[in-house]
Amino acid sequence: MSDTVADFILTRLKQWGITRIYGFPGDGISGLVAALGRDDEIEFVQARHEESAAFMAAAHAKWTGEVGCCLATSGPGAIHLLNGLYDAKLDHQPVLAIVGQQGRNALGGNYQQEVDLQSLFKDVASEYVHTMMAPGQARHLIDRALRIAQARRSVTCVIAPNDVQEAAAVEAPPHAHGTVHSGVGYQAPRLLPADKDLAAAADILNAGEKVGVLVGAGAIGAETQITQLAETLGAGVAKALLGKAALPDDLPFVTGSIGLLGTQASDWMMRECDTLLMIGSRFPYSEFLPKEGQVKAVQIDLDPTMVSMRYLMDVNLVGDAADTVEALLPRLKPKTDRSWRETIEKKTAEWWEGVEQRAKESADPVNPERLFWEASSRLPDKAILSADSGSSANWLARAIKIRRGMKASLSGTLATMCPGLPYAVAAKFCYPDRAAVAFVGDGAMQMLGITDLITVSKYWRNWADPRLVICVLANQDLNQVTWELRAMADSPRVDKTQDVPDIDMAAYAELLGLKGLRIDRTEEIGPAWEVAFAADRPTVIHATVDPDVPTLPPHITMDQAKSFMSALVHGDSETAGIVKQTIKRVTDR
Ligand SMILES: Cc1ncc(C[n+]2csc(CCOP(=O)(O)OP(=O)(O)O)c2C)c(N)n1
Repeated sequence: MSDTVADFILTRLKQWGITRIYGFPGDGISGLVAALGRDDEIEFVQARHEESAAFMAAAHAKWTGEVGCCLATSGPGAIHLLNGLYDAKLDHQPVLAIVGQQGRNALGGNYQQEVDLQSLFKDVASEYVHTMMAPGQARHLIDRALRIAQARRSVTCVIAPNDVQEAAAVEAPPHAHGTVHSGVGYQAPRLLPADKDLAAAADILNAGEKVGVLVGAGAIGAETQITQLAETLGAGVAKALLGKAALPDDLPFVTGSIGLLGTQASDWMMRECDTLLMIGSRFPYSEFLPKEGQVKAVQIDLDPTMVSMRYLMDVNLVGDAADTVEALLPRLKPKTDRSWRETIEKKTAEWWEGVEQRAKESADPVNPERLFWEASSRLPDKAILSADSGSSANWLARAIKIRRGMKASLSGTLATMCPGLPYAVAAKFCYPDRAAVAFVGDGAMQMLGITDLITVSKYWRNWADPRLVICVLANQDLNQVTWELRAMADSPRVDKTQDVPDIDMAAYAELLGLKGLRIDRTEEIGPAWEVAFAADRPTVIHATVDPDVPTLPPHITMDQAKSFMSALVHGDSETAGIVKQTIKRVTDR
């Protein structure tokens, strides 16, 4: 028997398989906090900021496929959750937020910390947000919020007034009119397209001579089937950023990332293919896909509302990626002419040679591409990688060769700053025996990362493998945006908005009892990675990287080039360094 509604909520969460909650307390959620104190099964991860707790819940869902659960108090705590919850929403991750609220008697009284949470969460939790106005609602609100989060791959929210949390539990409502009787459990359906649609898709793929495949997060778990499909069709496979770990980069036909952060091999493939197959991706930038009408196209996606949205598809297959590709395979005819495939492999090999060459170019003082390139070959097996939104996302996308068994993610759609470190912390809680690496800019580090490092210092001793490496790209610049200003806004660097203070993150790490390393010279890169991956505790690497190394898109449009040149003409404080670095990189294109 549960004593209070809060005790009952925890019991119900456990019945649903929730074993960990990321959050931060406050008196609006005290009933649940007290219940957590009486419970010794649910792990509570105290993030230093509710935004980080929500990022952790989003990452929990991304890394494990389970529902991520976060908790915050009424008013300010609930408000702090929002950015992390939007990250989950936009990347379609199942996350449940449980937030406190003032007591029922106070609501509507302009009471302290009274915020209209129902309205506040209406958008982020658009699939399901409800306020628990009576103890008898607890069961079905939790059941429905967890079921809908999974079925709709969405954020859901339960708002619990603090007096309801502390009221006596009602485990089963009376058998009477006006009551709701819900149950536990969600079984994902097996989603397969109709035979006629599979046949139509196979016809297109068989007729194509130059098939290009694009995979995204929805293709994770379908590696075997997609590899077989690519072999049969002699196709190349490009990866959207969230699908970075869907296929390993050592497969010779995997052309790597696509888009602004993409590779030339992927870019070339999309411009030259005559048939496109998109699997589990909602990659937004259509300018990196074939031109309208250039190709015949097939899309596979779980969600029927999300197909034919980025390219006008000839056939839409609504289904799970692995099962749908499996169903397609017997209908596909092996392509005997392998010339397309050979060219793709050649372009891909050239790309990786180019990465090595560019990584080895000198910079002032350290070339960021080198930092990632040196990390790549040293990454422990099954490492879990995250990057922040900033230049680190570019280098992760381009210079890291993902191996089989690794995981990698970031804030794909919201592209918010600050998830890099919380994602890695969540990885350590979900897989304490695997190494995790977070690549984070100094701007993001100073925005929220410094508080997340305190969370690391609080918990790392609980992890079986204590290796968590936080690599800070210390360029003293909000670098990604600086490059966007130059390339797209026709503006030189604006020093007063872009400067980031020089704070020694290695020294800060040491202050927290973590390992701190600095990379100020190229020769220090390799040894620093070796030390970090052999360390007996989490390590912060403060890498002084050159902000003038351009993260140029795979093909530069005339507009971008004009904008870029005009930015330099208008007096960019970094002109000399940029010209030097850009020439080095553009000449090899
Ligand atoms: C919360 C938030 N604020 C602002 C931005 C816009 N933005 C995107 S990348 C970036 C620069 C990040 O700088 P830093 O963390 O130092 O990384 P760098 O690009 O320098 O490697 C900014 C300001 C954003 N995406 N999210």
